[in-house]
Amino acid sequence: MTSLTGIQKDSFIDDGVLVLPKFFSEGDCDSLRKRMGQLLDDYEPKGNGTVFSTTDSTHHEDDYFLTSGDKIRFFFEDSVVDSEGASLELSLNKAGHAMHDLDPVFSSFVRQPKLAELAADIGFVDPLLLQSMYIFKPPRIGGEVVWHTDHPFLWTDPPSVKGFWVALEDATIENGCMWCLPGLHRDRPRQRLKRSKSGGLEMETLDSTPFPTENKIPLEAEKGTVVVIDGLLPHWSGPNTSSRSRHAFTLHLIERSAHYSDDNWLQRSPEMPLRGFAD
Ligand SMILES: O=C(O)CCC(=O)C(=O)O
Repeated sequence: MTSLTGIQKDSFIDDGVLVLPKFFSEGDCDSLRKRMGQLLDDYEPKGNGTVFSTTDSTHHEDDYFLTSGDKIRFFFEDSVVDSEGASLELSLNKAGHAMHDLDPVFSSFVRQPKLAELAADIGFVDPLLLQSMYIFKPPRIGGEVVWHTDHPFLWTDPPSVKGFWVALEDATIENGCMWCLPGLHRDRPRQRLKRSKSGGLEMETLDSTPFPTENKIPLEAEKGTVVVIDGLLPHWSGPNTSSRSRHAFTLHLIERSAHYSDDNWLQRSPEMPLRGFAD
């Protein structure tokens, strides 16, 4: 069992971010990568597939994306013009968003007691496992993830989302590790993404002050590291211009007692309600 020290808990409260090296074993990381490889073997993209990009939001109108909250779906990098022929691992941006409930290997990975304990240590009373993503960040084409916080995308009242980001490979500045602005989680949210009446999505601006990105610090992370990110902490990752991939897995949690907005982009069908660690 892993439990946080008082210093680690205080540092998460102060900074909104906590880096936990060697949280998972190399074997744990490899088993998740292997399972993703098997899921890719069974995946046959239709046409050129759907792109996921944080610099171009046209995918927000795409039904494949909008209905992926309770499915396992695959999204391409926007620089991939033709998905046929290229290896999927080298063309995909991410898979999401319910591997943790739909796939037994992913479900066992996230339901290890030490993750539930970590959630309790950072203040969750009764967490729900809202969203999982497998991020490929492929060599040379892995795209930038623009500065953002997670709460505007997974809005609860009161704000409760927190992310566990797991390095499945070493993440360095060269292959596009995350960066963040420690302490800025105390700011109020600057945006809110909502489902619009037309059925697509719209981003509402609540505060147009730009993030002071000159104060950014890199979150380099060895394979097996967990980075815990507060839902209001600004973070970013640059493009992967290196020859090495940067696979990562993220799990976003919310508090069961917090109100989850029904105009959030990510919705589940009534047949597949959100579950906690033990449900
Ligand atoms: O892995 C990345 O580059 C970004 C991930 C991210 O923004 C998130 O998990 O909220």
